[in-house]
Amino acid sequence: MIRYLTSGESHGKALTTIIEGFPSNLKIENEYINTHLKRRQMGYGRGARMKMEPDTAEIISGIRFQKTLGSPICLRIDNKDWENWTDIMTSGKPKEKPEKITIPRPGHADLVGVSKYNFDDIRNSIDRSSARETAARVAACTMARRLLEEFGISVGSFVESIGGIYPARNYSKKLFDNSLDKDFKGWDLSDKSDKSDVRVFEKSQEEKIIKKIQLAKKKGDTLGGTFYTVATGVPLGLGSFVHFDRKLSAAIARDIMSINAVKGVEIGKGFDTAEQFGSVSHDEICNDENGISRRSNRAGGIEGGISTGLPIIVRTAMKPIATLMSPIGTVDLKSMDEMESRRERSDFVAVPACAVISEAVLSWTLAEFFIEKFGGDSIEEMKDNYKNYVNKLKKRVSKNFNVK
Ligand code: EPS
Repeated sequence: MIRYLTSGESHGKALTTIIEGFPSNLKIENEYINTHLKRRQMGYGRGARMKMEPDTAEIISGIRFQKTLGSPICLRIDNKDWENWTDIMTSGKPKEKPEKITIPRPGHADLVGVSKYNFDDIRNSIDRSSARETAARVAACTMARRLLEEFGISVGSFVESIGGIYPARNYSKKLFDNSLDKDFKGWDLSDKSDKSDVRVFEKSQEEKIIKKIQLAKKKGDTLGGTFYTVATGVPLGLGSFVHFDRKLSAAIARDIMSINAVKGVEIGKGFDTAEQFGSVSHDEICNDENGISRRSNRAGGIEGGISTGLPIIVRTAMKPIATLMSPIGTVDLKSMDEMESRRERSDFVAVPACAVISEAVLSWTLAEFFIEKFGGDSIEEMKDNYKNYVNKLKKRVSKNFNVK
């Protein structure tokens, strides 16, 4: 089994992550991790902080000559803004105690954080609850993405909507119809969406979204949105129906929901099927020249908690950022007076970044189940295990299910 921890405060010295359980001999270049860290920082509507933090991960341990050793891997991302925060966030005795923050922002972890951890300064909880932590998570989970690539699994994403502005065309239709080109890869979605400042496919939608973000900025407001994350090449058989905590769908929902500001996760046609007859909600099984196949992929690649071999399709809803420049009502915890919430430097929109984070997080979840099924001490051993399984699967069921 693989696991990882992250540590670090948003305005602290650095973020770190330790990853444990990876097989040896997986090729990984530092630049590969940094490319994905950079992608997380793209997108129109982010605040000033992103310009100060050109995130790069330093490999501290666990990798030698660009290959994993099988030992714990430690990555570190320095916070470039640390020099401006040393007095505020020092682990030692501050020269001068900074003023305490006592006005919680609704929608952030401020009020619940200070209440639960018995703090009288909101700074103690906001720095860890900040979405800055996702930089460490993307670094860790990019290791999982690299592992999956060895087995032909490819993950990508695109933004469906921001502030309620949807595209003219329905880009998810082909995914659900199971009518994608034979060589379509999840990454193809990102290859295209990365070229847009808001990670959408249509120029006219992009223009409308940018205008709406500009309006939000002018009003001191923020926006949320929805996005799709898709993984192709996932073989039939990850996850299980035998126990609730072994279901792939449940793990994906939990992990995606753990990303800051995510409020909803849908697998396949999810909420849509709740309004439909069963006859148009499921995926008919057919038999073509390669064996068993499906006429559609409304299930989003998972049935009974097990991957079906079709693309995994996850749709996510992100709420608007909680820090508002035109704040809403709150209570000062010191005076107990009702007042307007605090203004603070923040992003106006982070939906494009969230979509990139979801790619990393989905990669980790899939790698966890993949290693559970095909695990070995080295990548070579894993490949043997994988080949043995898919060859039998091809003979028994079908050559169709994305098996390499
Ligand atoms: C965040 C507030 C902003 C964001 C930050 C998340 O930071 P600051 O308060 O320093 O301006 O930029 O996101 C990141 C730093 C990042 O790397 O994603 C928050 O309060 O959640």
